[in-house]
Amino acid sequence: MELSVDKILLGDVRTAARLMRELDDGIPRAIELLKSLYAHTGRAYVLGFTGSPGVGKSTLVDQVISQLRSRNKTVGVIAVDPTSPFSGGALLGDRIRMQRHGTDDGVFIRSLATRGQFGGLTRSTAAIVKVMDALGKDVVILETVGVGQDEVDIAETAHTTVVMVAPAMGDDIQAIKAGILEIAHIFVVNKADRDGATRTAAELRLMVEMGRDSRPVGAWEPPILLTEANRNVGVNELMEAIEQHRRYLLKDDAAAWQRHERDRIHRELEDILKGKVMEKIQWAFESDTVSRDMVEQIIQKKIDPYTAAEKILDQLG
Ligand SMILES: Nc1nc2c(ncn2[C@@H]2O[C@H](COP(=O)(O)OP(=O)(O)OP(=O)(O)O)[C@@H](O)[C@H]2O)c(=O)[nH]1
Ligand SMILES: [Mg+2]
Repeated sequence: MELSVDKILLGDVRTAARLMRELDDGIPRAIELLKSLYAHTGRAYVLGFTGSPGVGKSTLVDQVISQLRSRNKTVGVIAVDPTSPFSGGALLGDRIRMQRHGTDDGVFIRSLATRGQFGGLTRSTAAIVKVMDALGKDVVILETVGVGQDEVDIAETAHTTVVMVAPAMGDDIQAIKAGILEIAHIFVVNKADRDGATRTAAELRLMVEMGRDSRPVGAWEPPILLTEANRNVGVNELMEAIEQHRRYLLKDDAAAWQRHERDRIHRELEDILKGKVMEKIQWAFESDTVSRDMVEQIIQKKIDPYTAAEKILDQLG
């Protein structure tokens, strides 16, 4: 099957799906195509949803998709779940929860469960965002489980990041403090039907207020919203908050937007570079560069592992 830039730009979903698979497999022609697509990217608005397992991310994303579709926006969804035992894609739960959009041409859902060959979860996600962007999706939604640094990195690539918590899930403020707190543009306390929701919201509010002094005047202050995703409660307010943040980025704080883009591209470049170096190291271990002979020499103390590593690095070029 031919993979062409034109087909993607015309919105051909089958070509896009094929390209994504080939990117997963690290097939060179897919990377080549991505290079040509790059100039056509940058249109899509990227929304991140992050939070603990089971907090209701997919359920809320499903409602957000409906809202976007009713406004005639096309949507791409990438559900990243590095903890999933499934590889290569179909996260059953996500597919089921977003099933009603499965037959809608305006919605493209893709699950990403593999870490890829060289640990490049951020890299593969960024690549897929680009494909969806070039495909013409107006909004790309990233669903990530907020656990590791990788997931925080992914969330940070979004223009607007929604951090979700739920009451009585061990999701007390202490637990979410580490890492994902700073990345939130909007806080959502989902499962507001459960006990403790208002207390959780109040704790979050207190925390946001405490951070006020360290924020520049006029800086964005994350709102705290209550939702019941499975009953579509609070979703309108969420859409409004997302829109407000988008307007803030585009109009009120253009410098913040540029900073965000620079940081994002900086991270992406670093990530791509790391991937390339890792490939070379892998190659060195699989080829003769790191020979059994070298290991033998280390055992015999003819060479130390530090010097050996330097030698190998030199040879990698
Ligand atoms: N009571 C209640 N249950 C909800 C609410 N929102 C979602 N759920 C339920 O919570 C469960 C988990 O929802 P998901 O949307 O799959 O959560 P998730 O965060 O995507 O989960 P992972 O992708 O596995 O991390 C499902 O059974 C939902 O029906 C809510 O507002 N109230
Ligand atoms: Mg989910």
